[in-house]
Amino acid sequence: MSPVTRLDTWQLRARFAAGLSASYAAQVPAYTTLVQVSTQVNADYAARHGDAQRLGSLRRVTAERHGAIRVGTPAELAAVAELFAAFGMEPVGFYDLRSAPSPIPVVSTAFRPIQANELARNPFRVFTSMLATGDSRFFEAGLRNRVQNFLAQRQLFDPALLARARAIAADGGCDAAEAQVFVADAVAAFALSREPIDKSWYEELSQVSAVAADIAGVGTTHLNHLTPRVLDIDELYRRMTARGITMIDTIQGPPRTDGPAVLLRQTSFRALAEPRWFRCADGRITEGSLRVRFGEVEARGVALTPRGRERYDAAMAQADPAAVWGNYFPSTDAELAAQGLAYYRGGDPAAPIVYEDFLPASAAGIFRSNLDRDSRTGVDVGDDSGYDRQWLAGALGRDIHDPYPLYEAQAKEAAA
Ligand code: OOG
Ligand code: NI
Repeated sequence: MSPVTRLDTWQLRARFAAGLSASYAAQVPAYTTLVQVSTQVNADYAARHGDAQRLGSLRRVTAERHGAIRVGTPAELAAVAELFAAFGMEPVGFYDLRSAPSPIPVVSTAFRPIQANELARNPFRVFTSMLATGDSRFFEAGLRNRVQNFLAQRQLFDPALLARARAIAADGGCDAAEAQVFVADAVAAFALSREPIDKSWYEELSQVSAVAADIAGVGTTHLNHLTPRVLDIDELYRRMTARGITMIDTIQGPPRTDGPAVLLRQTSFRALAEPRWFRCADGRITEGSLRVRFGEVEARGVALTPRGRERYDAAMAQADPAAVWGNYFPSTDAELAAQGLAYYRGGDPAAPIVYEDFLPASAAGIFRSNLDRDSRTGVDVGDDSGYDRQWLAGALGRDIHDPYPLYEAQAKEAAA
């Protein structure tokens, strides 16, 4: 009898990320192009830069992805948390995209591994947003009730899948045969549904916001992008443009500088129209199309301390951050470390700690760049939702990690 092979949560996580990637590639051809170009950019960059692996091994970076999903209710968010716990992914950070210059009606967290060794094995993370139905600036009482009733009737995940997730999370893994089925079912839960969409309901929500329609206009959730990581995002941008793929006109986040890369730079291309079925008021089913899934790519730099982050926010508030960057940030790792602006393992400027999280302004920019129009807000009655990190933690029934102590713990480890 062959021994039963056991897989740990990190191996399940790696398979989950790979499974989502395969499924997304099969459905979104532009994603395949993006991954090919990213792989080439990384190989070229590594060939020319001796220090290409300073922010993660080429193996890690090549396999590295982040996904984004959107759900409608606290209960759905709690179900997502249960599922992701089986992959060793925990909620980190609270992002309020409602306060962006053009607001998006969601609050978000990111599920990811939190320990250095787990991140090195596979850092898969998922930016997860919840529709802000409790915020009267976006949803007046009548609409809120109808949205909440609609959401209360759907089930994003099979209860049996969640029960398996709980057992796997408690055991820290499972055997290979069970893993295969579990991962496949988890991947399938994020595929785009082929079920007909109620046309008038979807259109009504679209009037409020495209995000509201995307989340609450359909009976399921779906992965709306899956983002590879590149070592040179400017080069990636040029090569994608040369292939005739129209990227959004900016790279979000810090400008390109000669000094060490900090935080996170991202860019995206617009959703492609995909055929979908619609159910009309008279019951007829018609074919139409929706643009809901898009492409995104990112480059990651060193994680900033709270002090470094203040500098970043101040620099980004300037009219031309690139022009004044040098007034806010020194140009070497040694100075970033000495001034306590960025995290380094064991304080060694040769051992930068990579930023594992997201940036709210960039996230809002990515959302917005893929919408036909901004969200409609009603009379500004103020924020009556009570949404904040604590609220979200309560909804999840688990702690939301503050990212900074996680980086500090890594910084205390000795440099390799
Ligand atoms: C999430 C947008 C945010 C990022 O990388 O900043 C995001 C979404 O579109 O649902 O993924
Ligand atoms: Ni993203």
